[in-house]
Amino acid sequence: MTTLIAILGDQLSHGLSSLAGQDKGNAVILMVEVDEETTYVPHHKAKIAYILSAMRHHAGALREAGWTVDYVKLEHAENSGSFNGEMARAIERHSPTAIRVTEAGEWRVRAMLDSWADRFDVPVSILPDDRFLANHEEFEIWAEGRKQLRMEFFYRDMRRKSNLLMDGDKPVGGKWNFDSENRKPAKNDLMMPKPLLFAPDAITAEVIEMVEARFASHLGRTDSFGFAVTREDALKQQAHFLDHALPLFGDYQDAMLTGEPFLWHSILSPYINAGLLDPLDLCREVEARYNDGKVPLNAAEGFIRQIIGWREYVRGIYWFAGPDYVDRNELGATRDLPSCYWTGETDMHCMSQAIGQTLDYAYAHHIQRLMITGNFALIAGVDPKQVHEWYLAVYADAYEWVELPNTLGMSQFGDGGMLASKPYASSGAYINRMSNYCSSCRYDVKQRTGPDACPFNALYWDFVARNESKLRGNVRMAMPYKNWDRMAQEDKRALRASARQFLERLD
Ligand code: FAD
Ligand code: DLZ
Ligand code: SF4
Repeated sequence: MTTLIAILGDQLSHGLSSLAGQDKGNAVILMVEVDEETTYVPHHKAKIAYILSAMRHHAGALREAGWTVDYVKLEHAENSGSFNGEMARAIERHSPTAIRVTEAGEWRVRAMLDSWADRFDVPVSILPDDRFLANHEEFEIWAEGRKQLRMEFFYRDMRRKSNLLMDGDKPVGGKWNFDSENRKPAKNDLMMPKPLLFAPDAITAEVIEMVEARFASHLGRTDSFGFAVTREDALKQQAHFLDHALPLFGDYQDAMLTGEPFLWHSILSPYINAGLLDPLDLCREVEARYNDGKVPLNAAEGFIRQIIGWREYVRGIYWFAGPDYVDRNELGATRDLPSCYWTGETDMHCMSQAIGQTLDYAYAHHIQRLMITGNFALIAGVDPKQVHEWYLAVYADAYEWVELPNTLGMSQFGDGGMLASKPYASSGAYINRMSNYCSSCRYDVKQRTGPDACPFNALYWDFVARNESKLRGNVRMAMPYKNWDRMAQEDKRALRASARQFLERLD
Protein backbone atom coordinates (compact mmCIF):
# COMPACT_ATOMS: atom_id res chain seq x y z
CA MET A 1 0.00 0.00 0.00
CA THR A 2 2.43 2.67 -1.17
CA THR A 3 1.34 6.15 -2.19
CA LEU A 4 3.68 7.88 -4.61
CA ILE A 5 3.63 11.65 -4.06
CA ALA A 6 5.10 13.67 -6.94
CA ILE A 7 6.49 17.09 -5.97
CA LEU A 8 7.29 19.56 -8.76
CA GLY A 9 10.09 22.12 -8.74
CA ASP A 10 7.84 25.00 -7.68
CA GLN A 11 6.17 23.02 -4.89
CA LEU A 12 8.92 23.24 -2.27
CA SER A 13 6.58 23.89 0.68
CA HIS A 14 6.33 21.65 3.73
CA GLY A 15 2.60 22.29 4.03
CA LEU A 16 1.88 21.24 0.42
CA SER A 17 -1.63 19.86 -0.16
CA SER A 18 -0.31 16.57 -1.60
CA LEU A 19 1.52 15.86 1.67
CA ALA A 20 -1.31 16.76 4.02
CA GLY A 21 -2.69 13.84 6.02
CA GLN A 22 -0.31 11.30 4.47
CA ASP A 23 1.31 8.50 6.45
CA LYS A 24 5.08 8.88 6.16
CA GLY A 25 5.50 5.12 6.64
CA ASN A 26 3.46 4.29 3.52
CA ALA A 27 4.46 7.09 1.17
CA VAL A 28 7.34 7.73 -1.19
CA ILE A 29 7.95 11.26 -2.42
CA LEU A 30 9.19 11.50 -6.00
CA MET A 31 11.21 14.51 -7.13
CA VAL A 32 12.76 14.53 -10.60
CA GLU A 33 15.10 16.84 -12.46
CA VAL A 34 14.19 16.54 -16.13
CA ASP A 35 15.47 18.00 -19.39
CA GLU A 36 11.93 18.79 -20.47
CA GLU A 37 11.57 21.37 -17.70
CA THR A 38 15.05 22.81 -18.04
CA THR A 39 14.66 23.41 -21.78
CA TYR A 40 10.97 24.21 -22.61
CA VAL A 41 12.43 27.69 -22.90
CA PRO A 42 16.20 28.31 -22.71
CA HIS A 43 16.19 29.29 -19.03
CA HIS A 44 18.89 31.52 -17.58
CA LYS A 45 21.68 29.37 -16.13
CA ALA A 46 21.23 30.89 -12.65
CA LYS A 47 17.49 30.14 -12.75
CA ILE A 48 18.14 26.46 -13.49
CA ALA A 49 20.84 26.34 -10.80
CA TYR A 50 18.52 28.02 -8.28
CA ILE A 51 15.59 25.67 -8.89
CA LEU A 52 17.61 22.45 -8.98
CA SER A 53 19.64 23.37 -5.91
CA ALA A 54 16.48 24.40 -4.02
CA MET A 55 14.90 21.06 -5.04
CA ARG A 56 17.93 19.10 -3.78
CA HIS A 57 17.95 21.01 -0.48
CA HIS A 58 14.20 20.52 -0.08
CA ALA A 59 14.57 16.76 -0.62
CA GLY A 60 17.10 16.77 2.25
CA ALA A 61 14.73 18.74 4.48
CA LEU A 62 11.86 16.33 3.73
CA ARG A 63 14.08 13.34 4.60
CA GLU A 64 15.02 15.02 7.86
CA ALA A 65 11.32 15.44 8.56
CA GLY A 66 10.90 11.65 8.22
CA TRP A 67 9.73 11.25 4.62
CA THR A 68 11.16 8.73 2.16
CA VAL A 69 12.28 10.66 -0.91
CA ASP A 70 13.18 9.13 -4.27
CA TYR A 71 15.18 11.89 -6.00
CA VAL A 72 16.34 11.61 -9.62
CA LYS A 73 19.15 13.94 -10.64
CA LEU A 74 19.45 15.35 -14.14
CA GLU A 75 22.74 13.57 -14.70
CA HIS A 76 21.39 10.13 -13.63
CA ALA A 77 22.27 7.66 -16.41
CA GLU A 78 18.70 6.34 -16.82
CA ASN A 79 16.92 9.69 -16.49
CA SER A 80 14.35 9.66 -19.32
CA GLY A 81 14.19 13.47 -19.45
CA SER A 82 10.43 13.90 -18.91
CA PHE A 83 7.88 13.89 -16.07
CA ASN A 84 5.93 11.11 -17.83
CA GLY A 85 9.05 8.99 -18.36
CA GLU A 86 10.21 9.44 -14.76
CA MET A 87 6.78 8.66 -13.35
CA ALA A 88 6.73 5.43 -15.43
CA ARG A 89 10.15 4.41 -14.08
CA ALA A 90 9.15 5.28 -10.51
CA ILE A 91 6.01 3.13 -10.80
CA GLU A 92 8.25 0.18 -11.76
CA ARG A 93 10.44 0.83 -8.70
CA HIS A 94 7.69 1.33 -6.10
CA SER A 95 4.51 -0.37 -7.47
CA PRO A 96 2.30 2.30 -5.88
CA THR A 97 -1.38 1.75 -5.21
CA ALA A 98 -2.08 5.49 -5.53
CA ILE A 99 -0.44 8.63 -6.90
CA ARG A 100 -0.89 12.09 -5.38
CA VAL A 101 0.21 15.42 -6.76
CA THR A 102 -0.63 19.06 -6.13
CA GLU A 103 -2.00 20.71 -9.28
CA ALA A 104 0.57 22.17 -11.67
CA GLY A 105 1.14 25.88 -12.19
CA GLU A 106 0.67 25.89 -15.95
CA TRP A 107 -1.55 24.49 -18.69
CA ARG A 108 1.23 22.38 -20.28
CA VAL A 109 1.99 20.42 -17.10
CA ARG A 110 -1.66 20.34 -16.04
CA ALA A 111 -2.48 18.41 -19.23
CA MET A 112 0.35 15.99 -18.44
CA LEU A 113 -0.89 15.33 -14.90
CA ASP A 114 -4.46 14.91 -16.18
CA SER A 115 -3.24 12.11 -18.46
CA TRP A 116 -1.57 10.10 -15.68
CA ALA A 117 -4.61 8.12 -14.47
CA ASP A 118 -5.16 6.62 -17.95
CA ARG A 119 -1.53 6.36 -18.86
CA PHE A 120 -0.40 4.49 -15.73
CA ASP A 121 -3.53 2.66 -14.64
CA VAL A 122 -3.05 3.81 -11.04
CA PRO A 123 -5.59 6.07 -9.27
CA VAL A 124 -4.33 9.66 -9.31
CA SER A 125 -5.44 12.42 -6.90
CA ILE A 126 -4.69 15.95 -8.10
CA LEU A 127 -5.01 18.31 -5.14
CA PRO A 128 -5.72 22.06 -5.31
CA ASP A 129 -2.74 24.30 -4.70
CA ASP A 130 -3.88 26.03 -1.52
CA ARG A 131 -0.86 28.35 -1.27
CA PHE A 132 -3.01 31.12 -2.77
CA LEU A 133 -5.72 33.23 -1.16
CA ALA A 134 -8.27 32.75 -3.96
CA ASN A 135 -9.04 29.41 -5.60
CA HIS A 136 -9.96 29.03 -9.27
CA GLU A 137 -13.72 28.89 -8.64
CA GLU A 138 -13.64 32.03 -6.54
CA PHE A 139 -11.89 33.98 -9.29
CA GLU A 140 -14.30 32.65 -11.93
CA ILE A 141 -17.30 33.69 -9.85
CA TRP A 142 -15.77 37.12 -9.34
CA ALA A 143 -14.89 37.53 -13.05
CA GLU A 144 -17.88 36.09 -14.80
CA GLY A 145 -20.45 38.62 -15.95
CA ARG A 146 -18.18 41.63 -15.34
CA LYS A 147 -17.80 43.99 -18.27
CA GLN A 148 -14.21 44.72 -17.23
CA LEU A 149 -11.79 42.87 -15.00
CA ARG A 150 -9.72 45.24 -12.88
CA MET A 151 -7.17 44.35 -10.23
CA GLU A 152 -8.31 47.09 -7.86
CA PHE A 153 -11.76 45.59 -7.22
CA PHE A 154 -10.45 42.06 -6.89
CA TYR A 155 -7.80 43.35 -4.48
CA ARG A 156 -10.43 44.91 -2.23
CA ASP A 157 -12.16 41.53 -1.96
CA MET A 158 -8.83 39.93 -1.05
CA ARG A 159 -8.26 42.57 1.65
CA ARG A 160 -11.67 41.75 3.10
CA LYS A 161 -11.06 38.02 2.83
CA SER A 162 -7.61 38.12 4.47
CA ASN A 163 -8.53 40.92 6.89
CA LEU A 164 -5.12 42.47 6.11
CA LEU A 165 -4.97 46.21 6.90
CA MET A 166 -8.66 46.33 7.69
CA ASP A 167 -10.48 48.33 10.31
CA GLY A 168 -13.76 46.46 10.55
CA ASP A 169 -15.10 46.55 6.99
CA LYS A 170 -13.09 49.70 6.11
CA PRO A 171 -9.52 49.89 4.85
CA VAL A 172 -6.99 51.12 7.42
CA GLY A 173 -6.16 54.77 6.70
CA GLY A 174 -9.49 55.35 4.92
CA LYS A 175 -8.18 54.49 1.44
CA TRP A 176 -7.70 51.13 -0.28
CA ASN A 177 -4.74 52.19 -2.37
CA PHE A 178 -1.81 54.55 -1.73
CA ASP A 179 -0.22 54.12 -5.16
CA SER A 180 -0.14 57.85 -5.84
CA GLU A 181 2.37 58.18 -2.95
CA ASN A 182 4.59 55.46 -4.43
CA ARG A 183 6.08 57.23 -7.44
CA LYS A 184 9.12 59.12 -6.19
CA PRO A 185 12.32 59.13 -8.19
CA ALA A 186 15.33 58.00 -6.12
CA LYS A 187 18.79 59.50 -5.59
CA ASN A 188 21.97 57.50 -5.11
CA ASP A 189 22.17 56.76 -1.41
CA LEU A 190 25.10 55.10 0.29
CA MET A 191 22.70 53.78 2.94
CA MET A 192 20.62 51.96 0.33
CA PRO A 193 19.99 48.38 1.53
CA LYS A 194 21.54 45.53 -0.46
CA PRO A 195 19.89 42.10 -0.58
CA LEU A 196 21.69 39.30 1.26
CA LEU A 197 23.96 37.18 -0.93
CA PHE A 198 24.18 33.51 -0.03
CA ALA A 199 27.50 31.93 -0.98
CA PRO A 200 26.96 28.58 -2.76
CA ASP A 201 27.37 25.57 -0.44
CA ALA A 202 28.68 22.20 -1.72
CA ILE A 203 25.28 21.16 -3.17
CA THR A 204 24.81 24.47 -5.01
CA ALA A 205 28.43 24.43 -6.23
CA GLU A 206 27.89 20.95 -7.70
CA VAL A 207 24.67 22.07 -9.41
CA ILE A 208 26.34 25.19 -10.81
CA GLU A 209 29.18 23.11 -12.24
CA MET A 210 26.69 20.75 -13.88
CA VAL A 211 24.61 23.65 -15.24
CA GLU A 212 27.67 25.39 -16.71
CA ALA A 213 28.64 22.17 -18.51
CA ARG A 214 25.20 21.07 -19.64
CA PHE A 215 23.59 24.42 -20.47
CA ALA A 216 26.62 26.23 -21.87
CA SER A 217 24.54 27.75 -24.68
CA HIS A 218 21.94 29.26 -22.32
CA LEU A 219 22.24 32.93 -21.42
CA GLY A 220 23.30 34.37 -18.09
CA ARG A 221 26.03 34.02 -15.49
CA THR A 222 26.36 31.83 -12.44
CA ASP A 223 29.51 33.39 -10.97
CA SER A 224 27.35 36.10 -9.35
CA PHE A 225 24.93 33.47 -7.95
CA GLY A 226 23.66 34.51 -4.52
CA PHE A 227 20.14 33.09 -4.20
CA ALA A 228 18.97 31.44 -1.02
CA VAL A 229 18.22 27.77 -1.76
CA THR A 230 16.67 26.78 1.58
CA ARG A 231 13.66 28.05 3.47
CA GLU A 232 15.93 29.08 6.36
CA ASP A 233 17.99 31.36 4.12
CA ALA A 234 14.94 32.67 2.27
CA LEU A 235 13.52 33.63 5.69
CA LYS A 236 16.75 35.53 6.37
CA GLN A 237 16.25 37.57 3.19
CA GLN A 238 12.62 38.13 4.19
CA ALA A 239 13.67 39.48 7.60
CA HIS A 240 16.41 41.57 5.99
CA PHE A 241 13.89 43.13 3.61
CA LEU A 242 11.38 43.83 6.38
CA ASP A 243 14.03 45.50 8.55
CA HIS A 244 15.95 47.48 5.96
CA ALA A 245 14.06 48.02 2.70
CA LEU A 246 10.33 47.90 3.46
CA PRO A 247 10.14 51.33 5.13
CA LEU A 248 11.07 53.01 1.82
CA PHE A 249 9.63 50.34 -0.50
CA GLY A 250 6.51 52.42 -1.13
CA ASP A 251 8.25 55.71 -1.86
CA TYR A 252 10.70 54.26 -4.39
CA GLN A 253 8.69 51.42 -5.87
CA ASP A 254 8.85 52.89 -9.39
CA ALA A 255 12.38 54.36 -9.25
CA MET A 256 15.39 53.23 -11.32
CA LEU A 257 19.08 54.08 -10.87
CA THR A 258 22.19 53.25 -12.88
CA GLY A 259 24.22 50.48 -11.23
CA GLU A 260 21.53 49.72 -8.63
CA PRO A 261 19.70 46.56 -9.66
CA PHE A 262 17.69 46.06 -6.45
CA LEU A 263 16.88 49.41 -4.80
CA TRP A 264 14.24 48.93 -2.06
CA HIS A 265 12.65 45.85 -3.62
CA SER A 266 12.30 42.62 -1.67
CA ILE A 267 13.93 40.12 -4.12
CA LEU A 268 11.56 37.56 -2.64
CA SER A 269 9.61 36.45 -5.75
CA PRO A 270 11.85 33.44 -6.56
CA TYR A 271 11.32 32.15 -3.03
CA ILE A 272 7.59 32.82 -2.89
CA ASN A 273 6.96 31.26 -6.29
CA ALA A 274 9.01 28.11 -5.63
CA GLY A 275 7.28 27.64 -2.28
CA LEU A 276 10.15 28.41 0.10
CA LEU A 277 8.22 31.37 1.54
CA ASP A 278 4.55 31.70 2.34
CA PRO A 279 3.00 34.82 0.78
CA LEU A 280 0.33 35.31 3.44
CA ASP A 281 2.76 34.89 6.34
CA LEU A 282 4.91 37.52 4.68
CA CYS A 283 1.95 39.91 4.36
CA ARG A 284 1.09 39.41 8.02
CA GLU A 285 4.68 40.29 8.97
CA VAL A 286 4.37 43.45 6.87
CA GLU A 287 1.10 44.35 8.57
CA ALA A 288 2.70 43.76 12.00
CA ARG A 289 5.52 46.18 11.12
CA TYR A 290 2.92 48.79 10.23
CA ASN A 291 0.96 48.16 13.45
CA ASP A 292 4.21 48.53 15.45
CA GLY A 293 4.86 51.90 13.79
CA LYS A 294 7.99 50.65 12.01
CA VAL A 295 6.83 51.23 8.45
CA PRO A 296 4.48 53.80 6.92
CA LEU A 297 1.12 52.84 5.49
CA ASN A 298 2.06 53.58 1.87
CA ALA A 299 4.85 50.97 2.13
CA ALA A 300 2.80 48.32 3.92
CA GLU A 301 -0.24 48.75 1.70
CA GLY A 302 1.88 48.99 -1.46
CA PHE A 303 3.66 45.74 -0.67
CA ILE A 304 0.56 43.82 0.42
CA ARG A 305 -1.21 44.98 -2.77
CA GLN A 306 1.53 43.42 -4.89
CA ILE A 307 1.01 40.05 -3.24
CA ILE A 308 -2.71 39.67 -2.49
CA GLY A 309 -3.65 42.05 -5.30
CA TRP A 310 -1.45 41.68 -8.37
CA ARG A 311 -0.04 38.21 -7.71
CA GLU A 312 -3.44 36.68 -7.01
CA TYR A 313 -5.11 38.63 -9.82
CA VAL A 314 -2.65 37.55 -12.54
CA ARG A 315 -2.99 33.92 -11.42
CA GLY A 316 -6.77 34.24 -11.65
CA ILE A 317 -6.52 35.72 -15.16
CA TYR A 318 -4.08 33.00 -16.30
CA TRP A 319 -6.48 30.15 -15.52
CA PHE A 320 -9.63 32.11 -16.40
CA ALA A 321 -8.33 33.09 -19.85
CA GLY A 322 -7.58 29.50 -20.87
CA PRO A 323 -4.74 27.72 -22.68
CA ASP A 324 -5.12 29.89 -25.82
CA TYR A 325 -4.25 33.09 -23.95
CA VAL A 326 -0.62 32.60 -24.98
CA ASP A 327 -1.58 33.05 -28.68
CA ARG A 328 -3.35 36.37 -28.25
CA ASN A 329 -1.93 39.27 -30.23
CA GLU A 330 -4.62 41.97 -30.39
CA LEU A 331 -2.26 44.62 -31.73
CA GLY A 332 -0.98 42.30 -34.46
CA ALA A 333 2.69 42.86 -33.58
CA THR A 334 5.07 40.71 -35.65
CA ARG A 335 8.65 41.99 -35.27
CA ASP A 336 11.26 39.48 -34.05
CA LEU A 337 12.69 40.11 -30.59
CA PRO A 338 15.87 42.17 -31.12
CA SER A 339 19.11 40.32 -30.39
CA CYS A 340 20.08 42.81 -27.66
CA TYR A 341 17.59 41.10 -25.36
CA TRP A 342 19.89 38.05 -25.38
CA THR A 343 23.24 39.85 -25.40
CA GLY A 344 22.63 43.12 -23.55
CA GLU A 345 24.51 44.88 -26.34
CA THR A 346 22.72 48.13 -27.07
CA ASP A 347 23.59 51.80 -26.90
CA MET A 348 20.29 52.64 -25.17
CA HIS A 349 21.54 53.00 -21.61
CA CYS A 350 18.23 52.14 -19.93
CA MET A 351 17.98 48.92 -21.96
CA SER A 352 21.58 47.92 -21.35
CA GLN A 353 21.08 48.45 -17.57
CA ALA A 354 17.86 46.42 -17.40
CA ILE A 355 19.11 43.61 -19.66
CA GLY A 356 22.65 43.64 -18.21
CA GLN A 357 21.45 43.06 -14.66
CA THR A 358 19.07 40.40 -15.94
CA LEU A 359 22.01 38.50 -17.42
CA ASP A 360 23.99 38.95 -14.21
CA TYR A 361 21.32 38.17 -11.61
CA ALA A 362 18.24 36.69 -13.39
CA TYR A 363 16.49 39.66 -11.77
CA ALA A 364 15.04 43.02 -12.76
CA HIS A 365 12.46 44.87 -10.74
CA HIS A 366 8.93 45.57 -11.86
CA ILE A 367 9.37 48.99 -13.43
CA GLN A 368 12.39 47.83 -15.43
CA ARG A 369 10.39 44.85 -16.73
CA LEU A 370 7.35 46.99 -17.50
CA MET A 371 8.66 50.39 -18.55
CA ILE A 372 12.07 49.56 -20.05
CA THR A 373 12.27 46.14 -21.73
CA GLY A 374 8.48 45.66 -21.90
CA ASN A 375 7.76 49.19 -23.10
CA PHE A 376 10.46 49.01 -25.76
CA ALA A 377 9.14 45.71 -27.16
CA LEU A 378 5.60 47.12 -27.14
CA ILE A 379 6.34 50.36 -28.97
CA ALA A 380 8.74 48.62 -31.39
CA GLY A 381 5.93 46.18 -32.28
CA VAL A 382 7.59 42.90 -31.22
CA ASP A 383 5.59 39.66 -31.43
CA PRO A 384 4.19 39.22 -27.89
CA LYS A 385 4.81 35.47 -27.88
CA GLN A 386 8.53 36.04 -28.41
CA VAL A 387 8.52 38.63 -25.65
CA HIS A 388 6.74 36.15 -23.37
CA GLU A 389 9.27 33.41 -24.08
CA TRP A 390 12.11 35.76 -23.23
CA TYR A 391 10.64 36.78 -19.86
CA LEU A 392 9.85 33.15 -19.05
CA ALA A 393 13.46 32.20 -19.76
CA VAL A 394 15.40 34.96 -18.07
CA TYR A 395 13.89 35.60 -14.62
CA ALA A 396 14.47 33.31 -11.64
CA ASP A 397 10.88 33.90 -10.52
CA ALA A 398 9.28 33.10 -13.89
CA TYR A 399 6.63 30.39 -14.18
CA GLU A 400 4.00 30.70 -16.85
CA TRP A 401 1.02 31.33 -14.53
CA VAL A 402 2.59 34.57 -13.28
CA GLU A 403 4.84 35.58 -16.16
CA LEU A 404 2.38 35.24 -19.07
CA PRO A 405 -0.37 37.58 -17.83
CA ASN A 406 2.25 40.12 -16.76
CA THR A 407 4.02 40.00 -20.12
CA LEU A 408 1.36 39.35 -22.70
CA GLY A 409 -1.42 41.12 -20.81
CA MET A 410 -0.02 43.95 -18.72
CA SER A 411 3.09 44.74 -20.70
CA GLN A 412 2.28 43.95 -24.34
CA PHE A 413 -1.50 44.60 -24.35
CA GLY A 414 -1.73 41.35 -26.35
CA ASP A 415 -5.07 40.55 -24.72
CA GLY A 416 -6.55 43.86 -25.88
CA GLY A 417 -7.16 45.10 -22.32
CA MET A 418 -8.49 42.04 -20.54
CA LEU A 419 -5.94 42.46 -17.72
CA ALA A 420 -4.96 46.12 -17.83
CA SER A 421 -6.97 49.17 -18.75
CA LYS A 422 -4.34 50.73 -21.02
CA PRO A 423 -1.10 49.84 -22.78
CA TYR A 424 1.99 50.65 -20.70
CA ALA A 425 3.63 52.58 -23.54
CA SER A 426 5.73 55.64 -22.86
CA SER A 427 8.26 57.95 -24.45
CA GLY A 428 11.68 58.71 -22.94
CA ALA A 429 10.15 61.41 -20.72
CA TYR A 430 8.76 58.85 -18.28
CA ILE A 431 12.09 57.03 -18.07
CA ASN A 432 13.87 60.33 -17.53
CA ARG A 433 11.47 61.28 -14.73
CA MET A 434 11.78 57.98 -12.87
CA SER A 435 15.50 57.27 -13.32
CA ASN A 436 18.93 58.78 -13.79
CA TYR A 437 19.57 56.60 -16.85
CA CYS A 438 19.27 59.33 -19.47
CA SER A 439 22.17 61.39 -18.12
CA SER A 440 24.56 58.53 -19.01
CA CYS A 441 23.04 57.75 -22.39
CA ARG A 442 24.45 58.52 -25.81
CA TYR A 443 20.92 59.58 -26.88
CA ASP A 444 19.27 62.85 -25.96
CA VAL A 445 15.96 62.27 -24.23
CA LYS A 446 14.75 65.77 -25.14
CA GLN A 447 15.15 65.26 -28.89
CA ARG A 448 12.30 63.60 -30.75
CA THR A 449 13.79 63.01 -34.19
CA GLY A 450 17.21 62.61 -35.74
CA PRO A 451 20.17 60.29 -35.13
CA ASP A 452 20.77 61.46 -31.54
CA ALA A 453 17.14 61.51 -30.43
CA CYS A 454 16.04 59.05 -27.75
CA PRO A 455 14.53 56.14 -29.72
CA PHE A 456 11.67 55.80 -27.22
CA ASN A 457 10.28 59.15 -28.37
CA ALA A 458 9.67 58.48 -32.06
CA LEU A 459 8.77 54.85 -31.36
CA TYR A 460 6.13 55.96 -28.86
CA TRP A 461 4.38 58.24 -31.37
CA ASP A 462 4.73 55.62 -34.08
CA PHE A 463 3.01 53.15 -31.71
CA VAL A 464 0.19 55.64 -31.07
CA ALA A 465 -0.29 56.29 -34.80
CA ARG A 466 0.11 52.66 -35.89
CA ASN A 467 -2.51 51.37 -33.45
CA GLU A 468 -5.01 54.18 -33.82
CA SER A 469 -7.88 51.99 -35.01
CA LYS A 470 -7.54 49.79 -31.92
CA LEU A 471 -6.65 52.33 -29.25
CA ARG A 472 -8.38 55.62 -30.00
CA GLY A 473 -11.57 54.45 -28.32
CA ASN A 474 -9.76 53.67 -25.06
CA VAL A 475 -10.59 56.48 -22.60
CA ARG A 476 -7.18 56.19 -20.97
CA MET A 477 -5.58 56.91 -24.37
CA ALA A 478 -7.60 60.09 -24.90
CA MET A 479 -4.71 62.40 -23.95
CA PRO A 480 -2.09 60.87 -26.30
CA TYR A 481 -4.55 61.04 -29.23
CA LYS A 482 -5.44 64.63 -28.37
CA ASN A 483 -1.74 65.50 -28.46
CA TRP A 484 -1.23 63.54 -31.67
CA ASP A 485 -4.17 65.34 -33.30
CA ARG A 486 -2.68 68.70 -32.34
CA MET A 487 0.65 67.94 -33.99
CA ALA A 488 1.53 69.44 -37.39
CA GLN A 489 1.52 66.95 -40.30
CA GLU A 490 5.19 67.67 -40.90
CA ASP A 491 6.07 66.72 -37.28
CA LYS A 492 4.01 63.57 -37.50
CA ARG A 493 5.78 62.56 -40.70
CA ALA A 494 9.21 63.27 -39.17
CA LEU A 495 8.42 61.19 -36.07
CA ARG A 496 7.22 58.25 -38.11
CA ALA A 497 10.20 58.45 -40.46
CA SER A 498 12.56 58.56 -37.50
CA ALA A 499 10.90 55.49 -35.98
CA ARG A 500 11.11 53.67 -39.33
CA GLN A 501 14.80 54.45 -39.70
CA PHE A 502 15.55 53.25 -36.18
CA LEU A 503 13.57 50.04 -36.65
CA GLU A 504 15.34 49.31 -39.95
CA ARG A 505 18.66 49.33 -38.09
CA LEU A 506 17.38 47.15 -35.26
CA ASP A 507 18.14 43.45 -35.79
P1 FAD B 1 8.87 43.50 -5.07
O1 FAD B 1 8.88 44.76 -5.84
O2 FAD B 1 9.58 43.48 -3.78
O3 FAD B 1 7.33 43.09 -4.85
C1 FAD B 1 6.92 42.21 -3.81
C2 FAD B 1 6.27 40.97 -4.33
O4 FAD B 1 5.03 41.27 -4.93
C3 FAD B 1 7.05 40.21 -5.38
O5 FAD B 1 8.02 39.38 -4.78
C4 FAD B 1 5.96 39.42 -6.07
O6 FAD B 1 5.69 38.21 -5.39
C5 FAD B 1 4.74 40.31 -5.93
N1 FAD B 1 4.46 41.04 -7.18
C6 FAD B 1 4.73 42.33 -7.46
N2 FAD B 1 4.23 42.68 -8.65
C7 FAD B 1 3.66 41.57 -9.15
C8 FAD B 1 2.98 41.29 -10.36
N3 FAD B 1 2.78 42.23 -11.30
N4 FAD B 1 2.56 40.04 -10.56
C9 FAD B 1 2.75 39.08 -9.63
N5 FAD B 1 3.37 39.29 -8.47
C10 FAD B 1 3.81 40.53 -8.23
N6 FAD B 1 6.66 38.29 -11.25
C11 FAD B 1 6.93 37.01 -10.98
O7 FAD B 1 6.88 36.60 -9.82
N7 FAD B 1 7.28 36.14 -11.98
C12 FAD B 1 7.37 36.56 -13.28
O8 FAD B 1 7.70 35.75 -14.16
C13 FAD B 1 7.09 37.92 -13.58
N8 FAD B 1 7.17 38.37 -14.86
C14 FAD B 1 6.90 39.69 -15.12
C15 FAD B 1 6.97 40.14 -16.45
C16 FAD B 1 6.68 41.45 -16.76
C17 FAD B 1 6.71 41.93 -18.17
C18 FAD B 1 6.31 42.34 -15.72
C19 FAD B 1 5.98 43.75 -16.03
C20 FAD B 1 6.25 41.91 -14.41
C21 FAD B 1 6.54 40.58 -14.09
N9 FAD B 1 6.45 40.10 -12.76
C22 FAD B 1 6.73 38.78 -12.51
C23 FAD B 1 6.01 40.97 -11.66
C24 FAD B 1 7.14 41.71 -10.91
O9 FAD B 1 7.93 42.39 -11.83
C25 FAD B 1 7.97 40.76 -10.05
O10 FAD B 1 7.13 40.01 -9.20
C26 FAD B 1 8.95 41.54 -9.17
O11 FAD B 1 9.75 42.36 -9.97
C27 FAD B 1 9.79 40.57 -8.37
O12 FAD B 1 10.79 41.25 -7.66
P2 FAD B 1 10.69 41.50 -6.09
O13 FAD B 1 10.48 40.20 -5.40
O14 FAD B 1 11.87 42.29 -5.69
O15 FAD B 1 9.36 42.32 -6.02
C1 DLZ C 1 11.51 25.53 -13.92
C2 DLZ C 1 11.90 24.13 -13.59
C3 DLZ C 1 13.14 23.65 -14.01
C4 DLZ C 1 14.13 24.51 -14.69
N1 DLZ C 1 13.48 22.37 -13.80
C5 DLZ C 1 12.62 21.53 -13.14
C6 DLZ C 1 12.93 20.16 -12.94
O1 DLZ C 1 13.94 19.65 -13.38
N2 DLZ C 1 12.03 19.41 -12.26
C7 DLZ C 1 10.88 19.92 -11.77
O2 DLZ C 1 10.11 19.20 -11.12
N3 DLZ C 1 10.55 21.20 -11.99
C8 DLZ C 1 11.39 22.02 -12.65
N4 DLZ C 1 11.05 23.31 -12.89
C9 DLZ C 1 9.75 23.79 -12.41
C10 DLZ C 1 8.62 23.26 -13.29
O3 DLZ C 1 8.77 23.76 -14.61
C11 DLZ C 1 7.27 23.66 -12.71
O4 DLZ C 1 7.09 23.00 -11.51
C12 DLZ C 1 6.19 23.35 -13.70
O5 DLZ C 1 6.20 24.33 -14.67
C13 DLZ C 1 4.83 23.25 -13.10
O6 DLZ C 1 4.29 24.51 -12.89
FE1 SF4 D 1 16.73 55.26 -22.51
FE2 SF4 D 1 16.21 57.29 -24.15
FE3 SF4 D 1 16.98 57.79 -21.68
FE4 SF4 D 1 18.71 56.76 -23.45
S1 SF4 D 1 17.76 58.78 -23.55
S2 SF4 D 1 18.41 56.11 -21.33
S3 SF4 D 1 17.36 55.43 -24.65
S4 SF4 D 1 15.10 56.77 -22.29
